Amino acid sequence: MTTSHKTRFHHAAFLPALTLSAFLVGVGGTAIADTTPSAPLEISGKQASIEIVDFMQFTPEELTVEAGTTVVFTNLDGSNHKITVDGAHSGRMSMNKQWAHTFDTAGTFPYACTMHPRMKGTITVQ
Ligand SMILES: [Cu+2]
Repeated sequence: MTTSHKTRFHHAAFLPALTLSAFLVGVGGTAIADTTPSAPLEISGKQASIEIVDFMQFTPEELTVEAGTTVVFTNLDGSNHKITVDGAHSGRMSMNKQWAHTFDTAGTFPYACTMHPRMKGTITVQ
């Protein structure tokens, strides 16, 4: 399996959201899910998307893209999820959050949610 990959978008775009989450957890000692949409991802080149919907369902589970495609994951589910694919990790994604990973090399890339073992799929890069 190849491990060669590159993430082109800027991780810095996520820092404000993380900071906000930390702030909300601090208020009154009660965790409040931050469900404000992610800032728009800066993506150049081909894009594809996978959404999490209907209580822990990746849609589509099987996705085929061309090399160089950035796959954007969007959590439209009420549950939090943590996606892992190609050695990259999304961190915890609450509702309406997005995370993207660019696949530069052909191959078969299983992906999964580390919080929910039955959530998994495969991205095929041609
Ligand atoms: Cu999950």
